[in-house]
Amino acid sequence: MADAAHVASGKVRELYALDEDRLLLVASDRISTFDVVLPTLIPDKGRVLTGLAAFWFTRTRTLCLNHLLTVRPDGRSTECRRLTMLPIECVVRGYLAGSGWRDYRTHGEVCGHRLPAGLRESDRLPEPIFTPATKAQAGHDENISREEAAGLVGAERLAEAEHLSLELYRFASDYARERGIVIADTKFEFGLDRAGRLTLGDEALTPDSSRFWPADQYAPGVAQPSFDKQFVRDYCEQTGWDKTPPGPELPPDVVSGTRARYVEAFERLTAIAFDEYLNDPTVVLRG
Ligand code: Q0N
Repeated sequence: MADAAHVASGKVRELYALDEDRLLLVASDRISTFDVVLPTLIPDKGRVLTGLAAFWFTRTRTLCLNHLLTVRPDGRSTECRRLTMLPIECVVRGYLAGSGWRDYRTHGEVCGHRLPAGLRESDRLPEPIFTPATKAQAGHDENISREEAAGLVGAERLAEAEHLSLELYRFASDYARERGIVIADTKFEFGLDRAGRLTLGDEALTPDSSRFWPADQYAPGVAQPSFDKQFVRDYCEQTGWDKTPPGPELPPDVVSGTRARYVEAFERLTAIAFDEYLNDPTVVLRG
């Protein structure tokens, strides 16, 4: 690790070069809320996300190529194939939330998808929709039309990415729903491998790249509680913080409650005890 060159940083993850063909994606225990990274860590959060993403990569191999090579013994580092990333984010929405809900309310459509009138916040859509976005350098990703997306990656690549994104979302959301988790929406990042094949990269189908809702509390008409971050949001609202950096330190009960929610999501979805994962992270790689 010390000799690996740093390639990129996200809010809570780092990317290092291992060699010409391989990168190391390292997930930290940092947590962000209202777009601000908080000063308090959630122990094992990076391991939960790394393990979950590796679990999904393993289970979706027949649907789509992905960049996963292996997970290291630390449980938070993924060795992956180096790709040439597409300059768009491939978002799939099965429910109306966040910018999808905002765009629907103001325009009656989301990224060119005409939707039925009278939908409420958090309603399930008649069918999942593909709503590409640009990768904003700072601040928020911007929803774009399929024409704009086609201008960035080409119409054929876009159609292929849309098809794979919808297949992945259908598979994972059906699977998660049976285990009590609604995946309201999710973001995929694809790239091209050396042979020019479209390949899923980044971290996928985790609570950081998706909206996870507790299925037993699902009640459309209002914003839904977050499966993982609700304690953090509630605490932050309660402090009167103005949502500009720096964010507040989290008290121990909020940290332990939030850690427990991440571990619960991991265990519900993988049916693997999180302690087993800590003992040997390759348990998630056995298809
Ligand atoms: C890459 N990003 C997104 C992680 C996410 N396999 C890959 N090959 C080449 N580039 C990338 C990947 C992957 N995954 C993905 N940036 C480069 C943003 N990052 C920011 C840092 O942490």
